[in-house]
Amino acid sequence: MSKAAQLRKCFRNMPLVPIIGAHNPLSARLAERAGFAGIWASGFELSAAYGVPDASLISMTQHLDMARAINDAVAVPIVADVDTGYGNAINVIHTVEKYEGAGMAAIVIEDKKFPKDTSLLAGGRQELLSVEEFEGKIAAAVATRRDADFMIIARVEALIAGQGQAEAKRRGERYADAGADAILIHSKSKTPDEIIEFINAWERTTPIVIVPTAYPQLTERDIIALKKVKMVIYGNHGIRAAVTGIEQVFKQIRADGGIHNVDKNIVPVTHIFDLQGVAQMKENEKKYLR
Ligand code: SPV
Ligand code: MG
Repeated sequence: MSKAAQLRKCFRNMPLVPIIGAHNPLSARLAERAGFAGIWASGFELSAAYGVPDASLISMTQHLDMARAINDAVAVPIVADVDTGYGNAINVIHTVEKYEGAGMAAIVIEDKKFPKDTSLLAGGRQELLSVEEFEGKIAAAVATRRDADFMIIARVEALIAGQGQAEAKRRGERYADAGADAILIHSKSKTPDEIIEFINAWERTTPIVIVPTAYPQLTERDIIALKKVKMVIYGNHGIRAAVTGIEQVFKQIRADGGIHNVDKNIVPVTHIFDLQGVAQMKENEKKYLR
């Protein structure tokens, strides 16, 4: 079964599809082992991994190469965050050809102007495309995909841009009419009220996707109770967890003047061997090295 068909199956069979951001194949493997149904090939996480802002600075090729490497490392489907689709509808056509060709299960395209600014930044530059132009981008994506299972998810940034519920709903409906398979509604509000208001007002059958980073108090049980949300994306917890762990250990090594104290607090090298697939390699050596 293709990864796109796998994701469609999750949408049909699970009350809520939980996926989490990764920035490399190793973090994707950790997500898979933890039980996530899929991986979010996050633009924010990869930008952070390169040490640059999430503002259309990394190229499509950089993101696609990592998304492909992540996809190769796990059995679960990948939802690729392609930001604005790297330009206009013509760029979107190219983006869909490349990401679908690389085995992604879905892409998420957001209705901001290229170059974009990251959504959760206080005072960020949040400029929206005209509805008409973004409808053209969605239509181009839908017409370009080869496999109907490959999902085109339209991301509405109207709440992020402070344009209110009516504008967010209008955009969501227009993008659903243009053929989007799901609508990602994003919010940076510190409480879930804004997102709940949007969900309660949503009248289409097109499923909703949310990214509750700013309002972490909303649990999966709460989301399922809202009925219309089919996927939850935990956007940046992988990179934040990595930074938390690395900062702490590196500081301690400097403070201690050696690695004698940190050693017992971090995973042994054998754990990394396991994540790298060394056991499989050893089996192959026995079978094939002659
Ligand atoms: C990402 O992870 O790249 C996202 C989610 O797009 S957010 O950064 O919260 O906008
Ligand atoms: Mg992003």
